[in-house]
Amino acid sequence: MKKLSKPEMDNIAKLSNVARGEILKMTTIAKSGHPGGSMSTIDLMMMLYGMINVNPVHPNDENRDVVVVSNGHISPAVYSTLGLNDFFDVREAVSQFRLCGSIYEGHIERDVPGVEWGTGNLGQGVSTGIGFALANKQNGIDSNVFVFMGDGEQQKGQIAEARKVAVKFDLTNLTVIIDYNRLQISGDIDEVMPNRISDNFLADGWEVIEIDGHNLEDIEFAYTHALRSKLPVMILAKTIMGKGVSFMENKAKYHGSPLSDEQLSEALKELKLENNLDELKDLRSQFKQTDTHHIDFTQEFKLNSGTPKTYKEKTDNRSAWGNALTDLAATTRVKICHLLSLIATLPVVLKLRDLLKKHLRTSIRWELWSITLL
Ligand SMILES: Cc1ncc(C[n+]2csc(CCOP(=O)(O)OP(=O)(O)O)c2C)c(N)n1
Ligand SMILES: [Mg+2]
Repeated sequence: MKKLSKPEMDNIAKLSNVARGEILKMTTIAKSGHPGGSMSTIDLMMMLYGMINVNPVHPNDENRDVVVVSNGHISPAVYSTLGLNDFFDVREAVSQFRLCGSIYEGHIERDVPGVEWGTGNLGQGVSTGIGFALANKQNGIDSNVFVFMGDGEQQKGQIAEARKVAVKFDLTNLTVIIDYNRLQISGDIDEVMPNRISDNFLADGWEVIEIDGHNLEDIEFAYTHALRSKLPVMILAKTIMGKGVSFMENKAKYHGSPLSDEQLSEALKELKLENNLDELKDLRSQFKQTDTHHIDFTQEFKLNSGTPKTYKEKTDNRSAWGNALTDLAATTRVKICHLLSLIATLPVVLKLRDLLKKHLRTSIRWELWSITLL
């Protein structure tokens, strides 16, 4: 992770301010979107991209650090950060935001260069981060995985399971960054659902660092420390929804409300930024659906279902089912991303354990099977 010089930090502060303007412009131009959480996260996100190992020219480089944005509704922050870091022209994202046919959707998708995972359905980011972190460990890639999440999002149950898995597999290459703005779509997080966020992570064996999410020195310290830690780390970043524009700050309304053209002018004045809305509207009107580049992510997967077996001797259903699954694993080349997601009970897993072990390349792969089966 890169150590930043004073001029580099100053430049990141400047970029974050510009990004705040882009967040506001794109949500105003689309008349929809989520400016509040985008503005509370932007200092954390811009700092991260200033410090990690990513290359806008080769966004899929195998050795890159990986950023998962679990709260995919903060797409305006993601597009501003990636655009201002040269992954694409930020004006393209601002003018095409939420436009039918454009890749710059309201919730992030992998069509956008630099976006690692399509999200919007809250609560899944730690699980996804675990997948990247495990795969990198298994493949001997020395890289780090960062997961952005919201604080209201912490109410989702899947996160509780994922926290334990990260510790079990010793994923010291995993860092979760929580935008602790204390607000969610319907108001105060504690009124919606009281939740001891830090205590939960600590209880499951994570290290927790609490910082001011708008103080760049604090953020730099937290990121650097997270990579040295011998535990998975959660950074609880205290932030302000709508940070940077006084009439937006700490208002849950701005979770998902854009500014009007007039309010945007006022906000841009406060941020000391140029108002080029008319030019952007013009660009938006020129967009043709045929200009867009959606990526086809489908992968060929040939399933060899093996040889049907008729049992002459009496056996139980679970053993027969286990044998069939084992046959499947033996006759089909199993890749991690192709693992079957099956709902089963523990005894089924126990019956499969010895058989599956034979056909899976590494112990980690076996464990992944057991996670999906459990
Ligand atoms: C599984 C799921 N449930 C509900 C929603 C609807 N939703 C979108 S954002 C949001 C609030 C999230 O709050 P927080 O994480 O604090 O984000 P912030 O408002 O601070 O941006 C909700 C409930 C969703 N996207 N996914
Ligand atoms: Mg929040």
